[in-house]
This record gives sequence, C-alpha cells and structure tokens, in this order.
Amino acid sequence: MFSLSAPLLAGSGQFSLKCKDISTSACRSHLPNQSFVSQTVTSPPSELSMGSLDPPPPAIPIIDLAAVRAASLQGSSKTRGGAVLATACKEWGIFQALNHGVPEELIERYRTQMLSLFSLPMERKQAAERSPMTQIRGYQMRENAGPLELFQVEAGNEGVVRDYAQTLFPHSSPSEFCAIYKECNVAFWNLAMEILDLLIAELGVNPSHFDVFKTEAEGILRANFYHRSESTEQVLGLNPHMDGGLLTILLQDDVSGLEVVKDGQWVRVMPHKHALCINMADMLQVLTNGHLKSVQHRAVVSKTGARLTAAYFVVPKPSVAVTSAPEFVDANNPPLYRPFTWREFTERQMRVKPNPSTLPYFKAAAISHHQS
Ligand SMILES: O=C(O)CCC(=O)C(=O)O
Repeated sequence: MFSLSAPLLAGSGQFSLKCKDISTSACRSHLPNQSFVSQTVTSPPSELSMGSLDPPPPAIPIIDLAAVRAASLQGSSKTRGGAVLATACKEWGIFQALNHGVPEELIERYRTQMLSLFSLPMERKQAAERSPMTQIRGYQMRENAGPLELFQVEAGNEGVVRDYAQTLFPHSSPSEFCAIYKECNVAFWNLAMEILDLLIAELGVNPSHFDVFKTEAEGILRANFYHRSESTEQVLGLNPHMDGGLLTILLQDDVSGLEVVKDGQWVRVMPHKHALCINMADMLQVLTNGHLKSVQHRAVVSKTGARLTAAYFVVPKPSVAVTSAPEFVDANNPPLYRPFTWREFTERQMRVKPNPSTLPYFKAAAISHHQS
C-alpha cells in the first residue's frame, strides 16, 4: 500500500512517517483452508486493551483474493475460497485482503490528492465544510478527541465531486481530482461486489434478495487525516462504532491505529503493505439475521506520526428496504430486526450518535422488549 519510507506529502516532509516495526509471521489460523490465508501480521498489545495481554491477542485474517478467485473458477457456486471469506466475516467481521485488484498506482494518486487537500489553508477547507445542507458531504475538522480532519463525498456523484474540486482547488483543473474519484469508485465498488458475491454464494442465499443492494446502492469515500498525538495519554481519533452500510473497504497507511473488538478484547489491525481491510457493516448483519457480524472498531491516534486512511462505505439508497434473507430465518432463528429502510436508519443515526451502533433501535419487537 503506501510506501513505508515515503513522506506523506511529497515535497513537504512535514507529515513524514516513521516506519513502524511490523513483525510478520506465518501463523496458525482457525480458518478452514490455510492456503488462502496468506500470512498474518502480529498485533502488538493494544494501548487501550480491554482484556488480558497474555496470551497474545489473535491476529486478523489476511486473505489472498487471487487464490480465492482461482478456487472460485474451479468450483461451482460454493467454493472453498468463499468458505475462507465467510468464516473470517462470521468470526471476525473483518479481514485484510491481498491481491484485491485496486491498482497501487491509483491508491498513490488518491493518497497524494488527499494530502494536498488536508494541506490547504484552513479558509479553503472551510469553504468545503460540512453543513446541515450538505449533510454527510464535505470537509470536517474534529477536535473533541485527537484532532481528525476528514473529507467525505459520494465517490460516484460526478457533479458533486467536480464542485468540491473547484471549491478546494480553484486554480487547478478539476480533471485529475475527478478522475481519481471516478477510478476509485469503480475499483472499490468492483471489489465490494466481488466480496458480496463470494459471500452470497458461500452462504447459499438466493442472490435476488441482494440485487437491490447492488443496483440501488453507492459508495461513499472518506479520507481521514489523524494528526500526531501530542498527549502523553492515549487518545481516540474515532470512538468505538459500527459502520451502518453493507461493508466497508479501508485503506490504511503504515502508521497503525485501527482496532477491532474480538472476543471482548481490542485487537490492533496492523497495516499490511499491500492489503486493504474489509469490514462487515450493520446492513449485512441484518440481511444475514446476525450470521455475519458488523465489527465494532475505533481509531487510536498515533504518537509517532500523522496517519491517513480512506474508508469506502457501501450503502443502500434511502428508499431501500432492509430485511433478513429468508434462508436465515426459521422457528429457531426468528428475525432479529424489524424491516426498515435505509432512510429510517440514517435519520435515527443522525438524531442519536451511534453508541456504538444504531442497529439496536431496529430490533424486532419481542427482542427489544426483553433487551432494552
Ligand atoms: O481510520 C481508521 O482506522 C478507521 C476509519 C473508520 O472507522 C471510519 O472512517 O469510519
């Protein structure tokens, strides 16, 4: 992914990163087929760990998608490769994908563009600031925890992307900015759909239940720039949360900070140079009636350097209705959630900040009666 030695901002050096010590080890995994699980990057003890550090925390699965694809071509609908993915998504709710198909050159262009954006004078960034009018879109500076700057936009909305290019970079042609968003949207979308298809095939569900999440959905691309923490205390850049959509693709640089909950313990997702993180989000949890788990995660601010990440959230369009696929519902597995639309979900999310998820508000009546 991002080169370990490269400065974050070409020609400036002000955001240059220190290379973190990443210890890579072949390690045992409880995933069904070792050959798809390329290697694991050992997590250091989390600085804010909830549990005991002994034994060492488990490692996030790293899955070679090239091997999964090759196996899929040989198999029929269910594949051994799909089983590896499905197990990771069920047990962890997250994995790191190698050979993901998003060109490294595109990732570098996106990274360079976002670093130019975050390096702009504050007045220029404020011209693109989020507001109640722009809702989820735009630039935001959050200073409540570790200083975090972010820029978010629907990656496939060409008109909106062009407007932001012109607002942020009024003296440059918007063409490169727009081209990067367009290409990122295609590459991340294709990867998301490939993973969805592999999961659908492996889980044995009728693909038609998921059709609307492919045709009536979009990708929201968000760059997060965490400033280096000056504090002696541990600081969170993003509080614990679950993502609301179907799944999220996360691009990390070589400064670590992402942590996920596994078996009641925070586990650090150590950056892997060529990998993208894929995490399950709330709508997949609903569609599979809890079979796949939306993973709780947070971002810890580093004391050693600034950190740039990018999240591509795959979300349905507002009117899309979300219900569990019938294959996951029977007398022993009653529906966990009542039917709702993505609009209802996001309205709820905006009214009450997720803590850590908005999903409990949509529990089926019998369940919410017992659990709320
Ligand atoms: O930057 C990270 O490590 C996590 C990003 C994330 O969770 C988000 O943008 O919602």
